[in-house]
Amino acid sequence: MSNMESLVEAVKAGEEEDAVTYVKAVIEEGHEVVNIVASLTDGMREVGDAFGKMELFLPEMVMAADAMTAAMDELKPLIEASAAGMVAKGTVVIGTVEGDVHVIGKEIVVRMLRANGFEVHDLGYNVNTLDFIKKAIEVKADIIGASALMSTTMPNQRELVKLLTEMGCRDDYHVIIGGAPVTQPWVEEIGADSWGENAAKSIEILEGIAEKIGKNNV
Ligand code: B12
Repeated sequence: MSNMESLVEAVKAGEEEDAVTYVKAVIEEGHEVVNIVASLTDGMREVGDAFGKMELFLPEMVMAADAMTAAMDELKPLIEASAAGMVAKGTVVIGTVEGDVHVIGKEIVVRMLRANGFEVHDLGYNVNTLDFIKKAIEVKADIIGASALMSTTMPNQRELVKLLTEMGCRDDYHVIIGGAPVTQPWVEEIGADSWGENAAKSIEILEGIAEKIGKNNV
């Protein structure tokens, strides 16, 4: 088994110490951070699928999440190092919607955005819809990002777009939404602007937006 495979297996099994050992090994081997993150994300999706089929239970999902977080902490300096000396490409307000505590994916996006020169205001999780907007107005954001991981909390992404429209400021922001259950048809249905399918795709889309609004300084 390669170190990358062992890393994914360690995360899936919730073996935090092994996850740290193997993530250090794959960093040492020179794997691209985006590829490491993509492998870990696939592993977490498998955990979720197994949970959905009741092949594993909540404590195991919690342990997998902790192992994933420990692995991500090792990657943090690598991701952040590339941001040094950049001028902000745009200001992003981001959070996980109300009723939802899933943060792992959103935090990956936050780190990658910062690493790519965006100014990011991370509101955390269980974020009230109006709080996204208040913060966006306060920091003069260009982009609002909302994460939702559950079918029961996705309606809060719709609520965000609706409230922006009602407040007359919909056109002031590019609204990007993400989270495993989000799809392009959902983006269109609720009137958001784009779908951050994964961290790499999200950066690609928002780099394009930065260019459009004239904030691409690189
Ligand atoms: C880890 C996990 C947890 C952890 C979360 C830990 C944490 N600190 O975040 C814990 C154990 C706490 C947890 C709790 C629960 N969970 Co949970 N969880 C998961 C799991 C396995 C993985 C999620 C994850 O971290 N994936 C890895 C990351 C990297 O991927 P990602 O989130 O998709 O993010 C990527 C993209 O989507 C995108 N992205 C994500 N957000 C954003 C935002 C923006 C702006 C952009 C641009 C891009 C973007 O970029 C990311 C990086 O590439 C999923 C399964 C799944 N298929 O997603 C279930 C899952 C989401 N959970 C589920 C459930 C049911 C729960 C609980 C209700 C369980 C319970 N009975 O208590 C609670 C929810 C509590 C609550 N109110 O929120 C269900 C949801 C089902 C549904 N209703 O839709 C899932 C789908 C599992 C399943 N198959 O049943 N969970």
